[in-house]
Amino acid sequence: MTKNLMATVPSQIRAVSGHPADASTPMEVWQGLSAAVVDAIADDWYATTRAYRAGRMEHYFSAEFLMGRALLNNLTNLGLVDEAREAVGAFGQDLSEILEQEPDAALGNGGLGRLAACFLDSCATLDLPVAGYGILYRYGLFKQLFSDGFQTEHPDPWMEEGYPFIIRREECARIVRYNDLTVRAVPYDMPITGYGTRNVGTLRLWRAESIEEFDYEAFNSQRFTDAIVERERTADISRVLYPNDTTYEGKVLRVRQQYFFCSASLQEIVDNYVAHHGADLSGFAEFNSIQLNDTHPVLAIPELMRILLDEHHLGWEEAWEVVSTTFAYTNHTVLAEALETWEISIFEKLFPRIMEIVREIDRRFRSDLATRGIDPATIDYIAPISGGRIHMAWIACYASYSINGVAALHTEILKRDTLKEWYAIWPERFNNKTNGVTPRRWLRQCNPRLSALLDEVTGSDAWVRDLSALQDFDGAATDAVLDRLAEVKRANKADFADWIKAREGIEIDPDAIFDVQIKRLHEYKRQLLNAFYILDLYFRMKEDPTLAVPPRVFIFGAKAAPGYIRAKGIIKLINTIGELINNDPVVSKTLKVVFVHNYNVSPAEHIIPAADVSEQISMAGKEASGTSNMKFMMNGALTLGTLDGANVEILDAVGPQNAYIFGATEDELPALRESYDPAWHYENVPGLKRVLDALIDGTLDDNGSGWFADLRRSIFEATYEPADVYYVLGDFAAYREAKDRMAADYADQRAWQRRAWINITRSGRFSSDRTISDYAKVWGISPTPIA
Ligand code: F58
Repeated sequence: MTKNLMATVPSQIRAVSGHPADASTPMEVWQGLSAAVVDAIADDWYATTRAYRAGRMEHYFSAEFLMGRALLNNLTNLGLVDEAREAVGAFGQDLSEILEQEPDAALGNGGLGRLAACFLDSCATLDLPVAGYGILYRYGLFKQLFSDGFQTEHPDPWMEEGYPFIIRREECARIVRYNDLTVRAVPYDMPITGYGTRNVGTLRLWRAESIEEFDYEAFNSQRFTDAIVERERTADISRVLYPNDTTYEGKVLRVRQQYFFCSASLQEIVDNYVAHHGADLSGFAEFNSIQLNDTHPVLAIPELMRILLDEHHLGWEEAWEVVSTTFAYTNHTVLAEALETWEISIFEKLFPRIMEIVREIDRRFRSDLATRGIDPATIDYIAPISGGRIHMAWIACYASYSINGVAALHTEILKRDTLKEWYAIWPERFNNKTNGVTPRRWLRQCNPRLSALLDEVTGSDAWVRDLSALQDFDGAATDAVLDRLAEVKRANKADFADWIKAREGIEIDPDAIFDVQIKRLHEYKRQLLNAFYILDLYFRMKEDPTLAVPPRVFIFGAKAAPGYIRAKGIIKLINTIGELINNDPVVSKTLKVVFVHNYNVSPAEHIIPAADVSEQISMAGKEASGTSNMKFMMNGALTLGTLDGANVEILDAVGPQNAYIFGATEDELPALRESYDPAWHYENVPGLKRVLDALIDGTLDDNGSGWFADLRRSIFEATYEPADVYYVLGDFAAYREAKDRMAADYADQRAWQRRAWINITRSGRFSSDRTISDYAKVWGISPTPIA
C-alpha cells in the first residue's frame, strides 16, 4: 500500500543532513525518517484531497489542535513501526531514541484541543470527508519548569528546528483584511493518516505574514524600524497560543487571531465551491458544513455573511438561509468566565463591516423573537449584542442548525440552565455528542503490550478500528488472560518508574498503587481535594506508625494558566507536600508524590498505560465531559470520581462494582450549598483541622509567597465567590472513604485485574470513532474511500 520505507529512509536522511545516514544525529534521523513517511503517503494524500473537494465536506474550525507527536502515530497507522525500526537499526540507531527527538505540537491548551486532534484521527480512519482548520502558532503552549516548587513558564518554539509533517502551500495563500492592517494568510498542511485505510485527511493551519517583505516606502524614507515594526505586527497574529484553559482573554490580538483563520478558511471553502459548482452560492450549504469548536471560530458566521453579501451579491435572506444551514456549534463548558463576549469597540476598530453585519443580525434577531412572542427581557438577555458587548455563544446558537454538549449530563445542563432560553425556542437544534478518544494513539500506540494481548485474545487487530468489538470479550478473562494483563501492567509500571527516575529524579516502587491525576490545574477540577487527602494520610501515618497503608504513588501532571495565581498556589502546595513526604525516612517507604513537570501529550502516553487509578474528582456539574477518564479506562485503570461529565457514562458502562464513585451529585448540590458551612467540616470531620492548619502553622513552607494562606482563605472566606465554592471540604469525607477503600481493595489482585479487564472491554463507546460516527449523521456526510 505504501512505498518501501527501507529503500527511501537513507536517502531522505542524507538529503536532510548532508551526511551519510550513519553519520547523522538522532535529530537528523528523525527528520529524514519523517520525510520518508510523508513521501510514502504523498500520492494518497493528493488523491484524498481531490476526492473530498468534489463532494460534500465537513470543515472543523478550531483555534486549537493539540496534536502531540506525529511520527510514531503515522507509523502506527500505516503499519510501518517494525519497518522503521529496521530501517534506522541498519545504521545503528534505536527507534525509541529517534522518536524522543520529536517536539510535541502543543497547539492547544487541554481537552478541547486534544479532542479536535482525536477527531481528525477518527475522520481519517473512517474515510470521512472532513478537514481541520486552525492557526499555525509559532509558540505552542508554554513549557513548564519548577523552581523551588513554583511553576515557571518558558516559550515553546516547537518548529524552529524544522518540522517535516507540515507543508507550506504558498500557492493557496489568502489575504485577510482588518481595518488597520492587511495580512497574508499562508496555509501549512499536515497530513492526517488513518488506521487501515489509504485515505489521508488534512489539517490546514494558517500563518500570518506581511503582504510584502518590507514596506519599501517606509524603508526608503529612512523609516526602517517602522517597516520592521509593521512586519512584526503582522507576524504577531500567529505568534502565540493564549495559555488560558478556562477564562478567555479579552485582548484585541485574540480577536485578530480568531478572525484571521476564519476568514482565510472561508475564502478557500467558498472558492472551492465556485470551482466545483459555479458562482451561484445559494447551494453552498448542500456541499459544506462547518463545525464550530466552541465559540472561538464564531466570527466565521458574520464573515460568511460578508462574503455572500459583498462578494457574491446574495440578498440578506438568501445569505442567512445559507449561513443558518451551514454552521453547527459545540459548547465545551458551563463556566460563566469561559463564555466569550467582546466589547463592541474592538469589533468597530478591527472590522467595521463585520460589526455592521453583527448589528443587523442583532436587529433581525430581536424582531424575529418578538414575532414569536418572546418577552422583551429574555430577548435582551440572549441578543447577539447586549450590555455593550457582543455575545459569541448567542450568535452561535442563533445561526447554527445544531447545538451540542459533550456528555449526556453536560447537554442536560445546557438545556436546563446555560442555554435554556435557546432550548425553549429551538429544542430540535439540541443534541448530545459524548466525547471520545482515539484508540490508535491512546491504546495501540502508547500501550503496545496491552495491544498485543488484545490482538491475541480477540484473534485480530479489528478492535483498533472498532473498539466496541471488545465488549464481546468480557467473558474472556480467564486466569491465564488475567495473569497476562497483570504482567502487562507490571511491565508498563516498571518502564514508567525508569522514565520518572530519569525525568524527575524520583525513585518509585512499581508494586505500589499508581494513583494519577493529570489535567489542567483548575479549582473546579479539585487537585486541592487530592492534596488534602495525601496530607491527611501523611498525618494519619505519623500519628499511628502501625497503621496498615497500602503503598502508593500519587502522580500529578498539570499546567496552570500563567495569571491564575490560586492554581499556581496549588502546584506549589503539591510540590511542597511531595518534599515533605518523599524526604520522610519512614513515610516515603510507603508513599511517594510525583509532579511530572511540563505535562503534555507525550508524557500522557507514558503515564496512562502505567496507571492503576484514574482521579476524576471535579465538583459535579463543572467538568463538561473530561477525556482523560476515557484514556485511563481503555488502559485498564479504575475510575475514582464524582458523577460529573462523562464519568456518569463510564459508570453506566462498567457498573458500580468496577469504579469508585463518591461525593455530592449535581442535583444535590444546590440544596447542600444553602446550608453549607466549611467551618463546620473543619471542626467536625476528623483530620481536616490538622490539614487546613498545616497551610499556616509552619508545617508547609510557601517561601513567603503567602499563597498557602490564600488557599486556606479561599476555603473559609467568601470574596467574589462563596467560601469553598468547589465544595472541597463538603466532599472530603466521602472522598477519603472511597479512596481508602479503593487502596484496600487493591490487595485482592485477581479481583482488581478482573475489574480492570471490564474497564477495557467496555471502553468501546468512548472511542472517538463512535463520537465521529454520531457527528457524521448530523453533518450529512458519508465515507469516501479512495481505494
Ligand atoms: C474542555 N474545555 C472541558 N477548554 O473542560 C472538558 O470537560 C472537555 O472534556 C473538553 O473540553 C473537550 O470537550 C477546554 O479544554 C479550553 O481549553 C478553552 C481554551 C480557550 C479558552 C477557553 C477554554
